[in-house]
Amino acid sequence: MKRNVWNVMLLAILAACASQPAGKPAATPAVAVPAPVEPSAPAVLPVSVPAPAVDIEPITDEVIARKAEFIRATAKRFNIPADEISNALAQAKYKQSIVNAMARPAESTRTWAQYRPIFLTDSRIRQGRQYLEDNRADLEPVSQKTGVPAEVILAIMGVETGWGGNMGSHNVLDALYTLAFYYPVINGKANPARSAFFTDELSQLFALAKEERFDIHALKGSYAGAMGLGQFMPSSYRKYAVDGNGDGRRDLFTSKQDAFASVANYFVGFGWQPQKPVFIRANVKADALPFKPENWEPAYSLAELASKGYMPNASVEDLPATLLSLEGAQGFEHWIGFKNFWVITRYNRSPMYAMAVWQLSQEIAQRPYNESVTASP
Ligand SMILES: [Ca+2]
Repeated sequence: MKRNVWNVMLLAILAACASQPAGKPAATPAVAVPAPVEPSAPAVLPVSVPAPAVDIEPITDEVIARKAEFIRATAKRFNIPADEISNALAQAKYKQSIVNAMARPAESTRTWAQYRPIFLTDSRIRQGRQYLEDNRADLEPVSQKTGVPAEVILAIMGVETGWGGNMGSHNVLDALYTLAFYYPVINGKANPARSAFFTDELSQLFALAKEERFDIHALKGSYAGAMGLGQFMPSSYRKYAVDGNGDGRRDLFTSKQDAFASVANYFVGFGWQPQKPVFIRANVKADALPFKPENWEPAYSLAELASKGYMPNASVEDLPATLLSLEGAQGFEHWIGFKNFWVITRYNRSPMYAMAVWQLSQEIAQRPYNESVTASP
């Protein structure tokens, strides 16, 4: 789902969508969970207001008013009886652990050298290859129909949930309730845009439950409310999930076929270009100027990038592109990224996430992608 207001921050991965206990580096990115507007420095809690260790809902008149408005608006928007929403909210539980996880210091300073090994482990690569082998018959028709390669679909699912091994054990209603009404103040700053985002997701959760006939109290996911094999937020679920196995339901929790089709459909929705490259490694001229684009849209021709000193290290179609520079284990690496790179960042705004997904996809497909490059004379 699209939220232009959000910056690209690794924090989004680590803070917003982990379905693992917070603080673990391999926290799974959720679909398009927004990052805070600014990177967070280590959070400092005011000494006078220690976070309680138990789940005591810090209800205020303001929250009561917002809940009433939420019930009214959601009932109207999705034609759901207000009583039903009100009753569900009354059973939703405030989770202090989720508030604390959101307020935790940013991990946005992680370098690619530190980030890559979290996602590209030998066991994950092996598992991905096996998963491809085992599911080829279901993946091929999806790839043929959408143009999204099977290995890219699998890489997303591998990074998000380890192919279903870790889809999150948080009660999604509780998580979104907590984040909608109690999104924490971080570094003394309120986060109204984040509150609004999660309020909308909570509202869409009610719609999703109605449309898919889910028990809203039974849904499990990440602590940010991302669900299923591809970790879709409720709005993404509603918008992009598709019924891949033809049983009339969109079940991203147990149907691999639905998940394959849905992840591919998400990419199609953002303009995935079939048969086009994602990244190519750049050769760098010795006198190249540092170049950091403001965002990841492919806004430059290859000629423009070459004039700045960055050239593809192999022949590649002349398509609009951008440049991603990463601090890798062997020093800075430069990559030319195309539209499909940008599309992957719609799943998670971190460019390192997109690189990890792409490299994992290439590993799964057993395709070389990372030839070492030296500066041109
Ligand atoms: Ca289905």
